[in-house]
Amino acid sequence: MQASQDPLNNWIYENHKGVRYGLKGKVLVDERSSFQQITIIESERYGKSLLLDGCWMTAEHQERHYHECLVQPALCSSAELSKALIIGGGDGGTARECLRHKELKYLDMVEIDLRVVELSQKYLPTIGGSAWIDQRLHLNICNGIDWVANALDGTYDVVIVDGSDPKGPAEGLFNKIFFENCKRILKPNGVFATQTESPEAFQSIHIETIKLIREIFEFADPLYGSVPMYPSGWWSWTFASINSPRYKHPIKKRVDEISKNCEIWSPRWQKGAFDAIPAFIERELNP
Ligand code: SPD
Repeated sequence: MQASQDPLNNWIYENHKGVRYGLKGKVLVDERSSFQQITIIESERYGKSLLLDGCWMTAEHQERHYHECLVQPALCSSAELSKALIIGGGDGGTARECLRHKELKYLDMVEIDLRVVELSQKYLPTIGGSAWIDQRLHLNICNGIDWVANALDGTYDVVIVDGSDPKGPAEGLFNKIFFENCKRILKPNGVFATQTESPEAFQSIHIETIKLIREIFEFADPLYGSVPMYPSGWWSWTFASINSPRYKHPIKKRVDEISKNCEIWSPRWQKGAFDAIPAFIERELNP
């Protein structure tokens, strides 16, 4: 699906359930890859911005609202931090946030669509930043579902899923077998993280995905924040672990290293964001 455009007034929109989420700007790239429609615009408010199949993914001046919140609760709390995996994340923002941790020695990133990586490197270079030339980054252009199915048990300290909405190439990143494999390839004291959509704009997917993750992992909790360009602006990420809810307890040494350069994430923000579970979601999850 293509982004909706209003060329007369230079507005580009994501349409979702009868609501338009738009930025004013001009289209720089609009092409079909083997997997999806990739659109990059120069927006007035948030700088260069990426849409996949007509849905907002990221923007130069807003990406930290999303990437810090997906990455830092997991990276700051896994017992060890030697090897991590990102499924998706082709714009490079999640990799950049992970690689801020010097303790991390090896980062596998598995992105299905090489064109997303190539176009992000060309038009959105600040989002990946130095991650693209970091020797610890191992970029694999292949299917993330197959990758988690084939990886050995207990390979990773952290597994992060940075996909788009559950349709098109990202559909298989929201199902039971996929989450079971994510758990299997995680070390027992590791942390799993995934974006779980909006509690307002994607309410049923949001609730069903958290329920599913809770069936598989011993501990799992959603965290709530805002990504203003996404439908409703209200977003969530869910963290899961095996031996204890360690994702709620960031390790001080890592916090000290990371937090001074964060725009949104801090241990205080994180505590409030876990507590900010809306009442209707809490009732659905704990009937
Ligand atoms: N509806 C938007 C969901 C996008 C989640 N992934 C964004 C990719 C940023 N690295």
